[in-house]
Amino acid sequence: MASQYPAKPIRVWLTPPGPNPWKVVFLLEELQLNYEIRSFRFDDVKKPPFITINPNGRVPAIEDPNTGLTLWESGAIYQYLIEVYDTDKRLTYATLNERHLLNQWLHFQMSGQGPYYGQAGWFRHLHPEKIPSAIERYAKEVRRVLGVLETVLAARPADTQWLVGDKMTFADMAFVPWNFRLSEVLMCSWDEVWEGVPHVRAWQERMVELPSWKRAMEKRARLMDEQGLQWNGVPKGIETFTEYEEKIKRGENTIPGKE
Ligand SMILES: N[C@@H](CCC(=O)N[C@@H](CS)C(=O)NCC(=O)O)C(=O)O
Repeated sequence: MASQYPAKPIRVWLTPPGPNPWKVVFLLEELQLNYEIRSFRFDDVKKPPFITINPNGRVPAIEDPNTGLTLWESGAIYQYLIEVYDTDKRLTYATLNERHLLNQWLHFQMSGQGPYYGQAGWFRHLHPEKIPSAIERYAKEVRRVLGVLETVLAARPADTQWLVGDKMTFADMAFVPWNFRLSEVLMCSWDEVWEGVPHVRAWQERMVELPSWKRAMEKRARLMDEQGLQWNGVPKGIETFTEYEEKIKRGENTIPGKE
C-alpha cells in the first residue's frame, strides 16, 4: 500500500534515464514517504514548465506541498528529506562529528562521483567524436574514486562496512545509482567493474538488494518503456545522442512510433 505520510504527496520531477533522479526516489522509498513522480521527456528538460521549477534545467527537482518548498540538486534534496522526514534518524546521526562526516561524503558524491562518472559515460557513449584521451581520463578518475571508497570501506570492522558509523545512512545510499551504472559507464562486465575493489562491491550489492532500490528500478524500467527509450536514454529509432539533440533543436517529433 502506498504511504500516507506526509499527508500530501511530494512531487518528484524526473526524466527516466539518468541516475540522479533515482537517487531521490531510492531515499523516498527507503523512508516510505508519500510521493508521486512527474515523468517527462528529456526533450523538455530545458523548457517550461520544468525550467520554472529548476532554472538549471536538470533533474531531479521536488515540490513539497506540505512545506511549500521547491528544491533541486539531488544533494540538497537528500539533506532536506532527511532533516524533515527522517525524524527517528534511521539513516542519519544526531551527533556533530557524524553529521559533518555524512555531509563530507555527500559532497564527495556530488562533486567527485556524479560529475566524473557522468563525463566518463558522456565521452564513452554520447559524445559525437571518440576522443581516447578524454575517455581514458574519466575512466581513470572513476577508478580513482572507487579506490578511495575501497580504502575507507576495507578499513571498517567486517560487520559494519558503511561510510559513517555502524549503519547504512543517506551518504551510502547516495553513491548507489551511479555505481549501478558502472558496467555501462566503463563498458565492461559486472565482474570487471569491481576488479580490485571487493569491499565497494559488497557494499553496493548489499544496497541494491534492498526492496526500496528494487522498487525504484522497477519504476525506472516502466517509465523508460513508456517513453520508448533505449538503455542510453536515446529514443528507439534514433541512432545517436547528437541526432537526438538535433531533432530536439529543430522541434521535430522524437517519440518512437509517431511520425
Ligand atoms: N548535480 C545535479 C545533476 C543533475 C543532472 O545532471 N541530471 C541529469 C539527468 S541524471 C540531467 O537533468 N541532464 C539534463 C541535461 O543534460 O540537459 C544533481 O545532482 O541533481
